[in-house]
Amino acid sequence: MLMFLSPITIITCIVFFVFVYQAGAGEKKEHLYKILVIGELGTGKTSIIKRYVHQFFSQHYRATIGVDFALKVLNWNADTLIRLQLWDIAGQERFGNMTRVYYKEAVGAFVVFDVTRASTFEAVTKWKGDLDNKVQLADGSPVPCVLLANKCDQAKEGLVNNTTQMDEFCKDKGFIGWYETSAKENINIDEAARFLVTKILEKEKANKLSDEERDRDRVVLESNDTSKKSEKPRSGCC
Ligand SMILES: Nc1nc2c(ncn2[C@@H]2O[C@H](COP(=O)(O)OP(=O)(O)OP(=O)(O)O)[C@@H](O)[C@H]2O)c(=O)[nH]1
Ligand SMILES: *[C@@H]1O[C@H](CO)[C@@H](O)[C@H](O)[C@H]1NC(C)=O
Ligand SMILES: *[C@@H]1O[C@H](CO)[C@@H](O)[C@H](O)[C@H]1NC(C)=O
Ligand SMILES: *[C@@H]1O[C@H](CO)[C@@H](O)[C@H](O)[C@H]1NC(C)=O
Ligand SMILES: *[C@@H]1O[C@H](CO)[C@@H](O)[C@H](O)[C@H]1NC(C)=O
Ligand SMILES: [Mg+2]
Repeated sequence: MLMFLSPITIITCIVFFVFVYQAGAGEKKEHLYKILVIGELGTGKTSIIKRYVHQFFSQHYRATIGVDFALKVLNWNADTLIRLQLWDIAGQERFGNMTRVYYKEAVGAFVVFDVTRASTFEAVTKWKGDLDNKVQLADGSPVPCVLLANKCDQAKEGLVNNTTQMDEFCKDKGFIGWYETSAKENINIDEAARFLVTKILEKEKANKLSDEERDRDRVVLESNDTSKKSEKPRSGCC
């Protein structure tokens, strides 16, 4: 169909899009981010999300089946609103074959373990590997991922009381950071989320900059062969 459009029509379309894009720049920006919450059974993924979104905690354990969803809206700053779509994936899903579907389009992740059970820490590497195997960002880089050492209100088992070793572990396995959290006592959950969102925004900004550079080059190139680039866009051209 493209062969029926004259070069001038195509160029005016490009100019029109650039105009529309700049006209929207003054408004409040909204972002929707899909965030995964993964880790072994009973580590507190659902509890962390309930605390974060509903300011609620229960001792009662009910295993998640498949996946649950929650939405957290953040008034990030005066001109940015962020919606976090939290995907609460059941611990037992690591043995299923649906995680590839659940992970699709995610831009951030938390891997949760339980500081009272060393076995859940050992599984962290498996979850991170599963994640990196099955999803990447649009530019091919790994999805930013934060490690959560949950139930820090209780006695710890294993590595978690050695900060140096935890830092090294995270660097090794490609986590962008780690936090000791407690859904019960509401410790560090907001901080961890803010850290992850900051990293997501930084990545997005970097990617957008390189996209814009490419677009600018193209407009300059194409505006060379016409003197009519400021002509009004024709209706129906796109
Ligand atoms: N003491 C303490 N208990 C917690 C904490 N977070 C969760 N729990 C308890 O741990 C149990 C499991 O929590 P869930 O949030 O259901 O665990 P989950 O990771 O969603 O488990 P699955 O859905 O099976 O994958 C529940 O009994 C919670 O009350 C915490 O920070 N401190
Ligand atoms: C994997 O997926 C198939 C369908 O594609 C399903 O029949 C099978 O039960 C799944 N296996 C597991 C372990 O969930
Ligand atoms: C933590 O681990 C490091 C590296 O294994 C070790 O050198 C250090 O002594 C440990 N720190 C504590 C407080 O045990
Ligand atoms: C971690 O804490 C336990 C007791 O809670 C202690 O026995 C152990 O030495 C500590 N490990 C490190 C590396 O500090
Ligand atoms: C575009 O115009 C500039 C200056 O007029 C010229 O140097 C350049 O070679 C032109 N590029 C193309 C692709 O025509
Ligand atoms: Mg759950």
